[in-house]
Amino acid sequence: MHTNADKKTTATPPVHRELDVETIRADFPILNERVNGHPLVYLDSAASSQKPRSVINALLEYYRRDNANIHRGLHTLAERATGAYEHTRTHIAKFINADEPEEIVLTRGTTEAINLLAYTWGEQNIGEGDEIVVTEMEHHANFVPWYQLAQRKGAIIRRIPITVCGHLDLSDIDTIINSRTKLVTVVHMSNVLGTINPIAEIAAKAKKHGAIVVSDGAQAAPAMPIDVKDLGVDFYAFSSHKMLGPTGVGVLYGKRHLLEAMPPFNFGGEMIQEVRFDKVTWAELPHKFEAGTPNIADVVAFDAALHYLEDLGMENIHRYERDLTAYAIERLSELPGLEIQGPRETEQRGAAVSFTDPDIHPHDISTFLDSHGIAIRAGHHCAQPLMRVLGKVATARASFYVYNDRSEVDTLVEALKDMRKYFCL
Ligand code: C6P
Repeated sequence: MHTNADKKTTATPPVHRELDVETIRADFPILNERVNGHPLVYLDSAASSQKPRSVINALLEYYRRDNANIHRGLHTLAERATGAYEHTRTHIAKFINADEPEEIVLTRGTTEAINLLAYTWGEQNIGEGDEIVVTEMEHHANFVPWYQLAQRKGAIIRRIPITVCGHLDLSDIDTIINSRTKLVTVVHMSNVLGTINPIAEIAAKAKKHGAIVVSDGAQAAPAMPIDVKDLGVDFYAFSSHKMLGPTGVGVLYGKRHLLEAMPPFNFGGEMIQEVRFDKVTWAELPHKFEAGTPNIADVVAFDAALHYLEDLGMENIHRYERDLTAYAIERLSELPGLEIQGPRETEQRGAAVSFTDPDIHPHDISTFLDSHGIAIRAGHHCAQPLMRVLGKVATARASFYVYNDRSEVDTLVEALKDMRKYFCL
């Protein structure tokens, strides 16, 4: 075996260690790029993170040495590939403190994970008049599948509002979550506001009424330690590509008894136990949910991303991001008229900082910054219902990760100052 599958899965994370950003940056070849004549300043990790050399190498090594289909062949390469793929599943289970690898379903991303849930658990358990609770800050990936399910079933979507400060307003939670509630689904960290939501508190309310709890961890899993037991969730979804791993890999964690009771999502090869002309039975967990040849190479390389994050320590990453975000908010606040969305206090927020300029459209901000080599995101961030609540059509968003530092925040702020001059403001 020649992949990262050989490595030990759980190095005890170093406690309270400062991130050595200079060393980290050296691991990311893309950060040496120049864009439009400037050194790249990549502030769009909430959309997709960059990849360290270890992940890129794991991908190459897999194709160079181990490539074969999995769970099928009996030859050596097939066994190596299967071992490496399943090793990542085991690693993911440990990473989020799931009870067992069988509770980890591998998907193409968070979006597919939540669709899987809506089409399987949702179809089976949601009926007319049932209530599905979402929040006003959901990404479309954790709203549209439930909206569609509600449309199909005649169910009702209820929503937890947000406060002017960008927190969830839980003052009416005991009315919103009630005996008709079947499902409560809450984004763990907002991709627009940066808000980190009190999932455990909301889960406890939901459990009092026997509702199922889902959390969208697409932004939280890259940024902080995740313990699905402490969170009290039944299902948790996230994407590899936002946490240093390859694109095309997502995770749906689910409690075993719930996954076992759910029907399959897709049908075909590998998800069956036995197929006759008159009867088909399903494979054991988690294979029941993984029809066809999966994204083997990218799953194998995701293991290297998890190692990288663990070596840094998720607590250390969380603390570093909080510090950098506080600095970014402080510096951005210097700019006249600039409106920052989401909580100011960084205890309850992550490193996605959305802002608007009173005079310049977010798309123009993004284009101007790109001409200075700075990559941010602008638009509705796949959260149109939230944009309506905020009264915005779009925002600009800078997001930070382990390879960003204060000097890049300074570069952003100076470029934003230049931008106002450029637009004669
Ligand atoms: N947000 C952003 O720029 P996928 O695309 O399936 O990997 O992840 C979807 C998703 C779900 N939930 C949240 C909270 C997210 O932030 C995202 C992806 C990116 O904000 C792309 S829209």
